[in-house]
Amino acid sequence: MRIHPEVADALAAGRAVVALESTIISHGLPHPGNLQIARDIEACVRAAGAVPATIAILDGQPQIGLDDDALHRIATGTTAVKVSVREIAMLAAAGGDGATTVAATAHLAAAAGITVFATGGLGGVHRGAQETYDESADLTALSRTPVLVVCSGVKSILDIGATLERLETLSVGVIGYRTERFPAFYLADSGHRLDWWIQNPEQAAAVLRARDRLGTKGYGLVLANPISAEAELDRALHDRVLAEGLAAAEAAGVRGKDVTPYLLGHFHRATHGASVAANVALVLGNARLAAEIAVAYATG
Ligand code: PSU
Ligand code: MN
Repeated sequence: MRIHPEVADALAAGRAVVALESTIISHGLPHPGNLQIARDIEACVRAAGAVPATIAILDGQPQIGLDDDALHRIATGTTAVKVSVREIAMLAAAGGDGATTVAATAHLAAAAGITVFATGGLGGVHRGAQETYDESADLTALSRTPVLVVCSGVKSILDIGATLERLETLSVGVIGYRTERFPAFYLADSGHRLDWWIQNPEQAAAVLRARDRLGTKGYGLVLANPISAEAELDRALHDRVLAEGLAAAEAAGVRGKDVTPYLLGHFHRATHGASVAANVALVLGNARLAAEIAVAYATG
């Protein structure tokens, strides 16, 4: 594993660091705008006083923190494959490039000693999972990885109720940020109630400190930060595009790790970029909040 010198210095000095995912860059957002979005996410983290550590695999070596050339390679190259935790060793042995999912990013972040992690949306239980067994490894990874993931819930392409049930079973804590409702990525409210919510970054840091003291450190936490009302996707448009996308994926026989990128790509095309704008707005908000929490946790 290579830790970028700026990240290594910050960790050694106990300063705030925020881990960032790379699959959202390579597979979740359309080219060519994705490179600038990756830079903007890092800039948001810096503006709030923390050091960004975008995580990816280059030539088989996990990288904790990317310089601009590396970010460019992940965003615009065609070589980076989507990598979950189980694939890290295979890709390392083969020497290839990989963009890490929430699961793989959380794993590598924790191994590097980073606690706070920002992304757009978690993976979860897919609709029809009773038959397909399609459940993201993000959920099981979080059940054994000591990170706090700041995200905007899970996309409505998933079975949100089932995802929340699985998070409960897996002992992954779910906290709303200034909301009592679990968000649905492009939409602020999935309709599912949460038992816990907080109002400011200091309260998130207090949860992390309590977790460190009380022996529940092995389990991940999800902080669900809803998209703002101004940036939310129109609900009628959302529902129509979602139904079309699910039908198209079924008809095309899309399976395995291609399902999530396929549905995201469908949203981007069918909404003529409105879903990309929403995605960018929410991920920037999550990066800023994660940085504020990392600062509060580092200074507390
Ligand atoms: N949610 C998004 N955008 C994304 C992803 C999720 O809004 O790009 C990516 C993340 O990297 C997540 C992965 O970890 O998809 C989940 O994929 P799967 O369902 O194959 O586990
Ligand atoms: Mn899957």
